[in-house]
Amino acid sequence: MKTVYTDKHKLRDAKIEIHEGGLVAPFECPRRAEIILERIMETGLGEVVAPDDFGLDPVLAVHDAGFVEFLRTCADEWAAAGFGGEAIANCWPTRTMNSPHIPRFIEGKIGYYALACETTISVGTYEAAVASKDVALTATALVMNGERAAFGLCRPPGHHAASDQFGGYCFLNNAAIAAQYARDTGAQRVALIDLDFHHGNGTQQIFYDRDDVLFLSIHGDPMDAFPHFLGHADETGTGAGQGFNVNYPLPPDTPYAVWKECLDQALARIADYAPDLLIVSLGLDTYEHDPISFFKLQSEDYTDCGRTLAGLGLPTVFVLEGGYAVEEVGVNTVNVLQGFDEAAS
Ligand code: OKP
Ligand code: ZN
Repeated sequence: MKTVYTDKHKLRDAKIEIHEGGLVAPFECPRRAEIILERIMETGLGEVVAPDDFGLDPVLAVHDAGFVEFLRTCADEWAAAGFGGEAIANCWPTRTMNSPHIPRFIEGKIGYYALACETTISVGTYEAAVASKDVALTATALVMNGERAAFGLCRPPGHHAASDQFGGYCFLNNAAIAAQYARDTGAQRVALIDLDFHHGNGTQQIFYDRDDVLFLSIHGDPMDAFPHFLGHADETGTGAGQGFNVNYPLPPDTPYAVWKECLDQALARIADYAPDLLIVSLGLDTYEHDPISFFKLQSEDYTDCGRTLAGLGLPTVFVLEGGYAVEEVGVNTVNVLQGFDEAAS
């Protein structure tokens, strides 16, 4: 299959992340995308194409305009306030002080729009996030125009980004933007399955009251894992969306055999829904050696996963999310895509 890629991901190159009581170099780093691209070249997976510019309309179809403007101006406002380093939140409208007023001062404004504080906004972050959504949209357009499948090598990732919140290494929700774009260009129903280790809280929130986008996620139980406050099995959708949100929270040390049972159940639900398009939020942090996760998938399991996904017989867009075992993330990613291609041909 074709891969959509641009070097612009390198503009997201933060120097710090808050982790386990200290500052560390971010897990979500440019090398991740480079190593995946190298593996794609090495294996001859398929052509690598540059993204088209889709502008901001598809972004504003799922994200709040004030939020997008905040992302655009945040790093500059931070510097203009005389602050050094990278923009980082330290105060939030939490449960006991949740008024609708959006602070004008950047220190308050970043807290308003943040859902976590491990993730800074560095110079270039917005430009990289915009390029990343163009990668997802270009891959989606390829599939809407007849390709069996395409891979959007997105960086930064997107699935934690909600309609008006960033965090968990995510700024714009690439998969959600792609799903909405597919709806707006002819797909009646879209299924979005999130295979990243972490629950796709942003994607869930964006489509929670809708039945035209079915969202399913297999992830570390939020009782034990980030994003900690969403991703429980009792979150099934609301209003018209009731029954169109499906979560599979799993415990520490879950092996592929157990994970695969959930995948099979999820795919049966998708087949029943009969969507026009499948979008896969593809995270590789389910890997046994991932430094921030607790599932036990092995490299060969990713090939089986790809084959299984192809068995649905649906036009499929893969959008990269997480995966932080950097040396192995190329092999694991391409194993999914090769497994899919083998079974689809
Ligand atoms: C992004 B994606 C580690 C805590 C993790 C953020 C995780 C973001 C994961 N100290 N906090 O879903 O791969
Ligand atoms: Zn993740």
